[in-house]
Amino acid sequence: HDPAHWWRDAVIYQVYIRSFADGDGDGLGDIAGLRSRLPYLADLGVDALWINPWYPSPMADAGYDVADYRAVEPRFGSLEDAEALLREAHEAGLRVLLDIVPNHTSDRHAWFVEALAAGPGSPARERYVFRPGRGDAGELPPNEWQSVFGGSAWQRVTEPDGAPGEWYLHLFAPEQPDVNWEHPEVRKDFEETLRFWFDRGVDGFRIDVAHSLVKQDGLPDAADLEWPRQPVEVDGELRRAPWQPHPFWDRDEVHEIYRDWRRIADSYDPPRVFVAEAWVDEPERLARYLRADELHTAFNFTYLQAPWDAGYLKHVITETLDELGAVGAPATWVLSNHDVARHVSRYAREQDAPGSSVMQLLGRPADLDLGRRRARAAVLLTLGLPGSAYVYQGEELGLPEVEDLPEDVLDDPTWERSGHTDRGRDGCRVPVPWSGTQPPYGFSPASSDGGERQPWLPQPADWAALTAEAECGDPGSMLELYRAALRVRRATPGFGDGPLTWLDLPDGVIGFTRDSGLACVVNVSAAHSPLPSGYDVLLSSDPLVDGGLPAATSAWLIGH
Ligand code: TEU
Repeated sequence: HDPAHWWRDAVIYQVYIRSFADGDGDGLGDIAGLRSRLPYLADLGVDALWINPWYPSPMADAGYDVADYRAVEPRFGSLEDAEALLREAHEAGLRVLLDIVPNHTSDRHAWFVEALAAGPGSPARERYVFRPGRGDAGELPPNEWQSVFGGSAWQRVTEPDGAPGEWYLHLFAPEQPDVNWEHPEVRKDFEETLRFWFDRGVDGFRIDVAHSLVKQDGLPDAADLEWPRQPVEVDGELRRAPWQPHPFWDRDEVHEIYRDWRRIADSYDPPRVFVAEAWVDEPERLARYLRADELHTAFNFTYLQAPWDAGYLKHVITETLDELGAVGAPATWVLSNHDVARHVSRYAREQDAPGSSVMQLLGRPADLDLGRRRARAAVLLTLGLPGSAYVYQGEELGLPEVEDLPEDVLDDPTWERSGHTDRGRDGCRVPVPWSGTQPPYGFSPASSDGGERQPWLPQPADWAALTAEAECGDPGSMLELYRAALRVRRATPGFGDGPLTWLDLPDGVIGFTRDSGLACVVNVSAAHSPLPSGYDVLLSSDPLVDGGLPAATSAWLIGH
């Protein structure tokens, strides 16, 4: 297809920069480390990178609290380093997406500092969502909205005269004040940020909480704040939860912003692209972000949250393809990211409960061998589907969630904000093991005194077999499965984009054919299953047994 439509079937690798590779030896990943690992990424066979926020930030939420959108955090490198990375990635055939955070800034952003100093009623406060409190002395928050990280979504400020004063809205941490998208200056400034990076050759943006920017007039309380929504059981079958209007998620007014952004992206040659991070379960609602004059793609989180259940997976895939296809948009599949428990560990649990999804499974008994088998089967399913797909750093090594990080190293604001009841997302953010047999597994270089600085989060002592070095060249490794799958996908025109036809298969087994002639079959069940006749095996997630698929195994097939 048209090379300008590369995003319709691209495989994009998520670089969580502070945990990817440390170039300068301070224990924190950085741009220099990423540059040194570009050959690994090109060799893996992905088409593009998405890099989590690398802007100056006090890191109250790992860089999702941005103090300056048009600069680089010194701990990650300089603007020159960023430009060199873009150049080298492009030379290696990799496109680069950055991460834009439009819902909130850092509380150290110049706008917020100014808003605090300027006091109530000032124009500077209008860039944010300041309100007087309720109660006789304004001592109660303006409404009952809860922050995603726990507790009230409102924080009271001390006014310049020293008195307790107004409250400001923060859907996430208090260090992440929500900006006011009704304000023309806010809109203009974010558009300038897009242009700043597009002018430097950035190929596109992942949009953080793309469905949250606009809040309902009057800020009314919400009847049902449960989010993300869990699947429900209907007549014994799992179905995704129905959509409900919400005062701050998925408001209709947000689309106008993206129509403006699309015009900017389209004014570049080649056109720049967007992927929305929008936790919107209902595919008709998600498709609205992907109308021809809005965003290009959006992560499918219903798929990410799906339990390992044949009927539910097929239901989610079908609905997604139908609804997104109706607006001409490709689907975007994702199994893991920096916000959810790694899927090897999710799949290691019983998948029985309707609520079995992202974090809730942790703490239940785990069978990591089973989790790995399912994860291997899942990647052939994911990369066999029409559309684009994301790979979260380390999943190609089969990394599990690190569930036993000591409490004193936990860094995710969720831990504090939940009153130490939710350990948060650090377990999927542990630095990548590259080589060697003990921490830091080549994550940081040896320092001049010969010693190695330990990474910002400790890595498990038993990851020696999970390093890129150990897996490279081992035909049974997760890394070689990813490489082989990406090689086949790349060599087969029309693999990514285009339609799918479901095969009629036994209960617990799902499969489909593609126009390329390839078929993908996944044995989700716990029993052995014969392969459909008329096909040869191109690639299987684990060895076949008696010419068929053992439990939790998948294969790519080609008709003979
Ligand atoms: O995440 C959006 C978000 O709401 C997530 O916190 C998600 O719902 C949750 O983690 C699911 O378990 C984005 C970023 O990806 C995340 O890292 C940021 O913390 C958040 O926005 C605020 O910017």
